[in-house]
Amino acid sequence: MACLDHGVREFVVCAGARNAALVEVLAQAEAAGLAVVRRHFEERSAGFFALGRTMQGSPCAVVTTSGTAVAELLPAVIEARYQGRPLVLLTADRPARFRGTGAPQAIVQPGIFGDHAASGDWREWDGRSPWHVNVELEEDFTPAPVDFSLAAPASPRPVKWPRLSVADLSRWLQEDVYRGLVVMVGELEPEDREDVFHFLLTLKVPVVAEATSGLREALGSLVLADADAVLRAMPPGKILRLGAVPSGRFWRDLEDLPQVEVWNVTPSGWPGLARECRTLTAEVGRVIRALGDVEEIDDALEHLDGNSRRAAVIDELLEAFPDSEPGMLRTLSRYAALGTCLYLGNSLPIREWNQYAQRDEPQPEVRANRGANGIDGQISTWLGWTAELTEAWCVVGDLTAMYDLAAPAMLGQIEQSGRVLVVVNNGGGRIFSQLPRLDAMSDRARELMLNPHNISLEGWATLWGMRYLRITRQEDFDALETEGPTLLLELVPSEKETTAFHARRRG
Ligand SMILES: Cc1ncc(C[n+]2csc(CCOP(=O)(O)OP(=O)(O)O)c2C)c(N)n1
Repeated sequence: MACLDHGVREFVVCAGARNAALVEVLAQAEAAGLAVVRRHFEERSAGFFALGRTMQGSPCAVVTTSGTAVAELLPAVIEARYQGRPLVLLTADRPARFRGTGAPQAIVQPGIFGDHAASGDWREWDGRSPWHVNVELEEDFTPAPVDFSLAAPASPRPVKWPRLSVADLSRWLQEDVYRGLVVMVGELEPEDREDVFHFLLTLKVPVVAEATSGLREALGSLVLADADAVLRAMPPGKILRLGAVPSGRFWRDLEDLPQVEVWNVTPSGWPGLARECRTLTAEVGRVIRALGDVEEIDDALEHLDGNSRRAAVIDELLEAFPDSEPGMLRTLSRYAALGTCLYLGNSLPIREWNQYAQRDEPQPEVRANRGANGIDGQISTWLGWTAELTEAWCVVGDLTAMYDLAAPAMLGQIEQSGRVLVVVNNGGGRIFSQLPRLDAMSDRARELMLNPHNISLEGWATLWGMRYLRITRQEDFDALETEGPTLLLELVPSEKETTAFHARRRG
């Protein structure tokens, strides 16, 4: 009832004997039209699915039994903490007297998520970070009708923000413009996108726009091509970061460039750098509206000079190596732009998409889990985020997919129409083959790093009733039929072409 009163209307239930009483109440709440309830048998996946639901803007609770079931939620809780998402953990527990006795399914649950989730008086919850409710229950219970007449009517979640003052940021933006300002835009919430778009068009400064900003295609010639290389060669004097922490290399390079001043405007409140920088914890759109009318700042260091030539060089390489991983992703991105939304898995997919995906068609709805950058729970998060959407796309690596094998158990409870799950199967953790240190490592160490394999995912598609298509060459895209229930598209790039592409790109 407390959950309902605090605006939690969606639940993912992972049942066990201990939480049976909660399951009964939720089933009744669902029948009364007060809650949306889905089920899963695997708590790690359920936690990430619930995290995905929170990306729609409302809280979602995952409901577990006691014991290790609770511990399985930790990765999703951590991700929610770093993204700033209202993930609620409703965990059933045995009565306190069992703690520390070794009795079955009795572990120390209060505080198990450390500082990744808060708990206590519901009125203290900020509505934008994880919240843990541990409920001690006797196993015996008698199912009985629940009276929901006292439940509060569905109302928006009570989100609390720090007080906002933009005076310092406003002054900083307009001072020392000759030092060069570059804006890096990470993941944005949909409601912030329009404000950011007009703000950047007015400033006319170079922009590094991640796919998850939803503005990567729309900002056209302001978006820096080959941004990491350009900025490393000539670091700007000032960086304004909007939204989530960017995934690009240059963001990490900033750790060693203390002369570059950095301002963050982000709802998560995380600076995303271990060095000195300034941070406003707020919704990005609200900050931009508070800044009011801004003046053009322009491209003082001429970062955008030669921009279209740099983009053309990359385009030519993609055409020269069409079956390479970047070449395949370029083609894939043209199809994905026809969908309604796109989830990008961590590791190479998000990085390669940012660099090589098409820029002609808008792809505004793009999400990723960039809080703690794990490769776990990616498919579950996607399914949660897009549970009610048609034509939802997802692109993940092969190890990432194998990490989340139970995720499709949810398919029967969500929208499936036009759903496409792309797994880029390059035979292991290929991102590590780009580590500068890898070549100097021993063969055995390299094997330990890469987890090489020859696995085909067709059997996995059969297991969960997904349609299946394997693409190994550009021509195979002709067989791509996105209409219908969930399609597993296994994309197998040519290793030879991928190696050649990177060799040429490095020059
Ligand atoms: C939970 C978790 N474990 C380990 C890592 C370290 N890690 C980063 S990328 C990666 C390999 C990913 O392989 P794959 O999904 O095949 O993608 P690709 O390397 O092809 O991009 C690993 C193990 C991580 N990010 N998260």
